[in-house]
Amino acid sequence: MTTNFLWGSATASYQCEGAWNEDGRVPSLWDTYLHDNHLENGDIASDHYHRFKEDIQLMKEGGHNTYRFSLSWPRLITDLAGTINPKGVDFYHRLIDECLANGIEPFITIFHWDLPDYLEQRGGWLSKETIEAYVTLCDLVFKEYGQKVKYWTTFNEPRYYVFSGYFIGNYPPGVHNPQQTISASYNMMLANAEAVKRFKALAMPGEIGIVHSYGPIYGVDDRPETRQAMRDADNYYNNWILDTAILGEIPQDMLAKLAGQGFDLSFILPEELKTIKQNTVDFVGLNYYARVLIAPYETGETILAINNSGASGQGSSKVVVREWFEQVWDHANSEFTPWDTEIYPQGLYEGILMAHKKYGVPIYITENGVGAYEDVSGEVINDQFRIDFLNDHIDAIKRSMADGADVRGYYVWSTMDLYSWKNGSEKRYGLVALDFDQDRQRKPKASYYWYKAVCQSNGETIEA
Ligand code: GCO
Repeated sequence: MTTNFLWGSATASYQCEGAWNEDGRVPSLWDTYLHDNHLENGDIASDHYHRFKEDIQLMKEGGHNTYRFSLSWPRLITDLAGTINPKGVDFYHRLIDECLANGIEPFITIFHWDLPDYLEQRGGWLSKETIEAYVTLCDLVFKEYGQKVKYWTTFNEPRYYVFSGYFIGNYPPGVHNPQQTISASYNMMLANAEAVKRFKALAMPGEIGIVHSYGPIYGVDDRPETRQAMRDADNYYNNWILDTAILGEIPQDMLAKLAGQGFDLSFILPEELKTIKQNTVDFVGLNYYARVLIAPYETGETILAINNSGASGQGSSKVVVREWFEQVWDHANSEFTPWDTEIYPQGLYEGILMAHKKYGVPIYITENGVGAYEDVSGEVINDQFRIDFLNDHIDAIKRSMADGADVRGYYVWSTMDLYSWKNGSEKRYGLVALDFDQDRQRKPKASYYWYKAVCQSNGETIEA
């Protein structure tokens, strides 16, 4: 590892802050969706809003030199007119200052899914009005925090956001509409370019990137139809974000395929394509949980199937995307987490090298971790499965770097147990445990101490 390698962990505002209606914060679409559907919500979450100093102390004592977190838009700008909430602005000054005072480099996500509900009511990411509002937000945060922050990312996992919200329908706004999936994702990518443009226009001192839910594509076999399905899946899952953000080009074969299937692409304007071309990111953040296994579309099924975890499914579960491909999980010899995510560190090694060869920009692994049901009541929390998981993935990163990849940082998801979208507090990812039923006391798990040694030795203590 290079000497200035970033070692840390990550969170997202809605998932950890709580204080959902305090100090002038207005509801996000997630607040409204979860309240209306009487689902477990992030009203209190990890109470990070009140306990961030304690959390930063734990990061420092845990050997971290960086913290990836997101800004809560509904805390910062509270209505359509663009009213700024001074208490929200102040909160992130205090959070950033606390990081810097403790030798922790802030790595900021501008949008991690908590869209203000006042924008969702007007169409959310289907509306170009949201792009304008987003640029206003960027302008505010660049000017407020830009002299203190070196690392910015425009969006967290735009592909996952639109796929879940507009295709699978398991996240708000909860619809299944392929046309809207394409429109919303295009608008987010245009907003990404507009944010980069503003960042450069303001001559900000740091660097700006985007964070993608990276699923390197694998095929179930080597047939030509499988290879075609893999290409389509790569476009659908990866390239429409990565090519667009890093190269400034939406994959042409994907657009042709969409047009051929009757999608309306008239909302894509030539001057917008120019903006996208001219305003590409400096680096990429890859969130890696598992590979994506693809089969050709042969069964004639048009309905997508998914299990309750909302992410993946073992056994017979699969997702059918149009008539392009099927994503499957029913392969033999695979190991899965208790939440049905395949454990496949080799996919991180190969995925990093693929991204490195294709794009050449610096790479940060902005999320990696394992969600599990855990009993956190005892004195000692022995999450050896997490240690094994993280060890094997960091080893994969080291191997990719030995083979030439330019990886500059690694973030465990997540810093502490937090609210997992739709799964609530049942699905725990943290290095530090929280007792959600009581007073949310912080209790480091075995993985926290293990990771501390990794950070302090700059990755030397990883076992191959
Ligand atoms: C969960 C998810 C998240 C994501 C993260 C994406 O279970 O809630 O896995 O924690 O990983 O928000 O950026």
